Amino acid sequence: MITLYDAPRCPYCARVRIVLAEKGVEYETVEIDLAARPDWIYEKNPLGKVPILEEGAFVLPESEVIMEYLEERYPEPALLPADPVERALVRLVIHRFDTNLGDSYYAFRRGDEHGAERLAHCLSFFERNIGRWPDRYGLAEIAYVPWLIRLRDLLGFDLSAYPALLDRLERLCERPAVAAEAGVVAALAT
Ligand SMILES: N[C@@H](CCC(=O)N[C@@H](CS)C(=O)NCC(=O)O)C(=O)O
Repeated sequence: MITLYDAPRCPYCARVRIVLAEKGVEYETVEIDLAARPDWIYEKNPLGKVPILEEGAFVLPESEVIMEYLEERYPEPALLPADPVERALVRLVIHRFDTNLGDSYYAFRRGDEHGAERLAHCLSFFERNIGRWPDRYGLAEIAYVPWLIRLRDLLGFDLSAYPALLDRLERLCERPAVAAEAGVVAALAT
């Protein structure tokens, strides 16, 4: 049985929850209070962060790595394209994500001086480019959709200035695995 050390608020954990749901993998959850993390979490991940996936003696942190592991361990349904070039491009999007939209989201949420500006800059870039990315669902979409859901439903951020992004988000939320994640966020917002 897989155990996921998890936090409902965490968008990185959301990535893993969505992949597990898409693959129909059963798992159990140990919820970690991020404000009072237990000391033992550092034995599983020296950085003390979630998500962490555990399967017997095998312990794996880092959402990017966990998603790839799950993709290889449970190949169906495939969430990476078959073509090596396309796979590499998906990995590039995921790899770059944290240093653009991810970071600016947190800067905005913390109320940093230029947080709103940085976020708007990233969302505009996203808006201009999203039409050029393949309209195929997979790990790239799963990697970024948790932040879009949280912007819209937790931080009350108005995405109407980014119609292509909003349209993509709404279409992604039609998938049961993503809709379930939107439900997790809705419960946090109440
Ligand atoms: N690079 C990590 C980031 C995970 C992460 O930052 N998780 C946050 C919760 S959203 C956390 O555990 N924060 C606790 C901390 O920073 O000490 C991943 O992709 O899994």
